[in-house]
Amino acid sequence: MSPAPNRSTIDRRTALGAVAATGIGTLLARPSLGGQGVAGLSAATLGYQPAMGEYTLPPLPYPAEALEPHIDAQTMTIHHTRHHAAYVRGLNIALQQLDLIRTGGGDPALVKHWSRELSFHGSGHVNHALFWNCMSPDGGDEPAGPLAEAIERDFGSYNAFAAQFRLAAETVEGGGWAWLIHEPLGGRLMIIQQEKQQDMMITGARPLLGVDVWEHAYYLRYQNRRAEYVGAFMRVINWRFVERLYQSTVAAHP
Ligand code: MN3
Repeated sequence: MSPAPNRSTIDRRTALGAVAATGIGTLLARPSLGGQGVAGLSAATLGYQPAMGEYTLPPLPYPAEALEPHIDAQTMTIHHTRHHAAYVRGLNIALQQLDLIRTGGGDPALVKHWSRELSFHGSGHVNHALFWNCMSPDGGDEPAGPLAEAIERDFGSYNAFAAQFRLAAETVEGGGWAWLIHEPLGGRLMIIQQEKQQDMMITGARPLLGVDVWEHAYYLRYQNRRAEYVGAFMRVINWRFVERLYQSTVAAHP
């Protein structure tokens, strides 16, 4: 087993000392790292490499220019290949460092630091993988089927949902996200704001539709006009994808 490409971030002597009996490659390739998928996304969609226990940046599900004119190609390219890629790198580093601490080769005093890194970068990776799939050049219509019925039940109408979702997105303070989530205890749909990429999500809730309102998601095309960007996002929502996520969620929480 060859070592992971960015292993250089680890103190090699410490790492090798901790896992001398098995070798770090073996450690990271243990069978429990099989990859079952996260948040309704498959391991492949998340770029998970089971053999290494690491993530790679998954490709966009469409060309970078496919969402023009609503979301411009330059923004998509920078957002995907720089911002999203950085979260994937940060996630892998946090996983490696926490693995070292768990196996006695890292500094236990840093577990809070690396846990925060894992939360920020891991959430950043999953959020963006969802986000790309929540958009499509064929999108922008309205939800159908059981999801449409649940939206009418919980918001009154699609238009009422859309107004609330847009307002949540427009009023996030600083960098963050707006999400349509399924709250499993009550079996209801809710709209929430997420601060940064990980704060204020509800444990156990399933995110279904999210819009990234960090400035890097829209500033090149829309500058400070976030509401205009959110309106553009509404015109590319891939409701077929969101419907499938919803149906797999309610199947798991009948
Ligand atoms: Mn982003």
